Amino acid sequence: MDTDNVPVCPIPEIFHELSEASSNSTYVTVVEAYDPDKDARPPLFYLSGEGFENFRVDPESGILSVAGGSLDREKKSSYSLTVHARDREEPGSECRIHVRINLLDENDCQPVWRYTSGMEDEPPYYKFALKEDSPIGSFVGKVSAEDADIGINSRISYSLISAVTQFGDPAKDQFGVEPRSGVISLLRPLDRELISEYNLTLKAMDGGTPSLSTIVPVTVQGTPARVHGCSSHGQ
Ligand SMILES: [Ca+2]
Ligand SMILES: [Ca+2]
Ligand SMILES: [Ca+2]
Ligand SMILES: [Ca+2]
Repeated sequence: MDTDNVPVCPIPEIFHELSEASSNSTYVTVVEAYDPDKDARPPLFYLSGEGFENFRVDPESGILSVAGGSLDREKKSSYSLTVHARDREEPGSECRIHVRINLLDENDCQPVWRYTSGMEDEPPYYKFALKEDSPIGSFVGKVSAEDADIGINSRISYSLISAVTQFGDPAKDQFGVEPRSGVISLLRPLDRELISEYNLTLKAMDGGTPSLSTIVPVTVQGTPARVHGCSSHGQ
């Protein structure tokens, strides 16, 4: 039998996009190769390339599918695989198909608070102080969250869920949060006589469908105003 021809891969480059949520056995694509030798059996396929264990190519049919069950765009967003089509009569004689796979983002990450007031291993919280005589519109503090997804799935908007005084009285109209920046500002003057602490709960929500969100406690402490008449001396 004539066995001197190497297998032929008619389509040597394939590009494919795939959801990062694709489960095992999800069909990706099919590769083709043939052996031009007379009466030769078709080549056998096998895979290589970084992360190839997340995929499987059927040796006979060339069907490429998801395997391993650990696709995660946040860990690895693309794969550059090589499908080898090996000559059955002459091992070592092969053609190759380059398969590039881009993973499409799913909204599988929730916003995570950062720059919080506590230690890294504590549940996140923010603590801000504000002079009791601060005027309406004063900057109280800024919260910030990040989201490991991309695009709309990582676009965060902030909102105020609740606010109560240290006595448990509602105080939600006292504070406002800017949805994009996370800046908290004062909407009504603080009660200088009775209340020195406010407990707020803020929410960070991403733009995915469905959206994911996370909340955080925020404490705002009113600090005594400077004694009237002394402010021009203070630094
Ligand atoms: Ca051959
Ligand atoms: Ca993921
Ligand atoms: Ca994602
Ligand atoms: Ca997200």
